[in-house]
Amino acid sequence: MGTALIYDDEMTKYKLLWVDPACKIEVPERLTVSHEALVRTGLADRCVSVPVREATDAEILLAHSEEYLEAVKKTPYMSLEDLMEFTRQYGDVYFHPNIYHCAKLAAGAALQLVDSVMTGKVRNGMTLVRPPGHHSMRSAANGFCVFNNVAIAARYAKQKYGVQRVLIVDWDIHHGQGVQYCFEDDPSVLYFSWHRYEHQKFWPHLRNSDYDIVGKEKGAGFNINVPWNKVGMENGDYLSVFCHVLLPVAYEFCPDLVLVCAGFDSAIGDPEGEMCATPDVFAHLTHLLMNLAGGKLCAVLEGGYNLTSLAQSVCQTVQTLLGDPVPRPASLNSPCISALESLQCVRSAHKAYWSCLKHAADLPTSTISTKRIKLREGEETTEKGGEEEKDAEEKVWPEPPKRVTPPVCAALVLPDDVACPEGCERFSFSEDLDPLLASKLRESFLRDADDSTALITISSLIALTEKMEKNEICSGLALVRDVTKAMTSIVQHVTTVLSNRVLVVCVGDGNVPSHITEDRETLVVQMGSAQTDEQSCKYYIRVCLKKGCSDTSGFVQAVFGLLLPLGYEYDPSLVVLVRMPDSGVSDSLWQQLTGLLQSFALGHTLVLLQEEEKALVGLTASSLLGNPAPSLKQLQAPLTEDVEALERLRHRLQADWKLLQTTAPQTQ
Ligand code: X5A
Ligand code: ZN
Repeated sequence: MGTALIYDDEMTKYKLLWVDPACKIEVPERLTVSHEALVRTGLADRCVSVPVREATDAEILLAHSEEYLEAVKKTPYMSLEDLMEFTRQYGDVYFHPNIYHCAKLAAGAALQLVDSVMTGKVRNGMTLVRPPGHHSMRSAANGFCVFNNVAIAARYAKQKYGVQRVLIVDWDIHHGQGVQYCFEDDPSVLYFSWHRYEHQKFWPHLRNSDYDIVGKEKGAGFNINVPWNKVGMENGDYLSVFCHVLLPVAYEFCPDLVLVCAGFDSAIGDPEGEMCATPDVFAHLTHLLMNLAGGKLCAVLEGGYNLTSLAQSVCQTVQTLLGDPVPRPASLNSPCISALESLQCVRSAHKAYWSCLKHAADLPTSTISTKRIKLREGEETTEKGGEEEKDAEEKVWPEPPKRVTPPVCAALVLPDDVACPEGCERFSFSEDLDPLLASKLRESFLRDADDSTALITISSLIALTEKMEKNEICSGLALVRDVTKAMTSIVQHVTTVLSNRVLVVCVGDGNVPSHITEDRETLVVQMGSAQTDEQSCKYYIRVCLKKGCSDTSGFVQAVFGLLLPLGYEYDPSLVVLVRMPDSGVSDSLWQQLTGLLQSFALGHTLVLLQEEEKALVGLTASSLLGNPAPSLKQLQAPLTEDVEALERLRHRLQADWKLLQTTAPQTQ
């Protein structure tokens, strides 16, 4: 199951023929540099190359009026003056004798991508197109866009493949108002867009782009706008919105297909966006979407005008679609106040529509979105702006580091009678164990079970983590006699000998020894049902669900609201995922969790399973190999008391963990 790449240099063959400052950034080189970067890095070669085709009239009419199509059809025959005249009726767009041809190819490329994914020819894919699409409306070109490639693709997928729910994620820095208008009363298409807004001061200056525009009639709740009211948003701001808005809602929606309006003007250096998110953030955005819809994801290029950051961002996206481990996101700051305001507004605007947001904070009675936030005197500010203003294009940032895939993707420590699934490697520690280490291990952990099998297992696990540290192995899985003991020895070894930070995720009840929970080199998050007096502290966080881990909605709520933001902020170098006996977690939820945790630590995850759970080896290994998890089906509302407890927990931890915030600090 591969990744499709769809590109044709015919789409570089139109350009602006007159002077128009608003349009001069939309150049053919946008496609050539992106494609050349994919070729140069060897990524293009690893993709399945699929040819473009022209969209038919009938297909274009899925999102446009006949009058408009007929008008555009005439443009190839127009003189320069006629083209300029024709262009004038629309906003921030230009026509060229060849643009109609390219626009048909751009829409057709999106349809080819949908076909490739829906027929199972590939798992996912990306298409590099010009002109972009998300601004064009039923009867109007707009913002460099002629036909709405993604809107057409969504309707086509519904019509041709009977797809019931489509999620459109628009991470371009402009509001795709054309997509919004197309689906605003349609509950089968969930449209999410974040965009530079600055309280309507930024193009296209629409009141309709604000957070309170949620969709109409049956489609109410299925349009999500996240306005950015300041420039300079960073990785932390983007990831926070994913964790606290998009992902919980997307999982509740449960799409059959994910389409991405993949614009990269939201990356650093872009003259339009003026944001500060680095190209590697797109690896994370992509990865976080790859377990929805059984992995069916189609990314269609929209904007992106800094050729350097565009090419880097495209590569990050495609490399992630191919399944390579995602980088550790450089410099994750806490979300800024303006981002928190937007987050709070969006969550509040949607609380009536999504059960995952039902308990989101209300907005203060005076609408905060227009009010300037005044900080208390002397307070550390996380507000953007204020520093020397640099031209966006002069910004410099380090090139994202090369992403190297370890030679072994998943190494398994298994008893001899358990078969090793395909694509994985059986791992056993053959060399003689360092006697010093052996005695230390025996002494500290195996005192009461002086058992040579256990000792061999533990030494194998230690050797395995050392190979992960050297990036010779990506992830590991072990069936062990006692998960708690194994976890204890491993964590102790990794934090003391390798002095690395470990994120331990315990699924299910069971005692976690205090020398792990009291160590700040370790962050433990435990999900279970146990109601004990023991309170969570900064490095030992316990999520209690009334019905335990069998409550999928409550669990998912905790994963996005708590676990993922904590993981991003903590930035571990190893994740240890421990499945306690009788956790009650469903297979698909377990696989989702395993997949999502690979956002951290370059995908270095060690999974510990109890010996009896042989049956889980295959599906766990499959998730470690990067196969998409089965979808969770549409989620029910989590239990009110669980959600309330979770919110209280999140509140309490916000002082220590800034990515858990979902509201702006109280103003005076
Ligand atoms: C696709 C896209 C931007 C138009 C900006 C016009 N369009 N000022 O990024
Ligand atoms: Zn854009």
